[in-house]
Amino acid sequence: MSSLTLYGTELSGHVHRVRLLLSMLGLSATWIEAGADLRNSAEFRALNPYGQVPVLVDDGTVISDSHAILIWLVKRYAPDSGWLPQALAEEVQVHQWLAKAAGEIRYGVASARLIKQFNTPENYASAVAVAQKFLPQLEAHLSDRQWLVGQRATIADLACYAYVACAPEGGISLRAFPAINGWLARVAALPGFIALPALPLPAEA
Ligand SMILES: N[C@@H](CCC(=O)N[C@@H](CS)C(=O)NCC(=O)O)C(=O)O
Repeated sequence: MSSLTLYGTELSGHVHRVRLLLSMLGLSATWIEAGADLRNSAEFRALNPYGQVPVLVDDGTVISDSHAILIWLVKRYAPDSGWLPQALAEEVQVHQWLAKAAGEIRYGVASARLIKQFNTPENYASAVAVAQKFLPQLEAHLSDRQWLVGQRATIADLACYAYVACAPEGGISLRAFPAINGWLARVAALPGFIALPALPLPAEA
């Protein structure tokens, strides 16, 4: 049996997507809360020179970056599960959504939440502009389908979920997006779902 250790922080959406997949695959990992002191330590920088969470250690193999970890977990523990489709045409669509999670979602809704909740020095107007362009595109995509790719939940849904769900915590309302809200509810109803702790809403949400 493998020994898994996950370094993370409770409020991180990047970490949340890994916790979701671990839970949905029925895998347990030793949790190490990686606050700023640990992330800045030489011990942690040896695992991830960027000082970021999540980091997974699997029997001595160190994997950083949430999407790399999702792919590692599926390919190592559940290659036939459908969390990463094996048909190439569908697999590349998953990668397109992972890119959205690292791009438009990170620099839109996630950035707005970082600024409003943690005073992170990023540009709020830019975050809102990115979100206002992206959310209608996501709404249109989900208007005639249940999941981001194919006929079942994949790691694309897990990767995109948290920061979209938390958009109101960054002052960005989701009220105008019924298809997005339906999709968020479907992800939250998946067996093994774990919620992110809720943060207070700023006035604009
Ligand atoms: N591309 C990375 C981004 C991870 C990331 O931004 N992690 C944040 C927490 S949500 C972090 O560790 N921030 C601390 C820092 O950048 O110093 C991933 O997907 O894992």
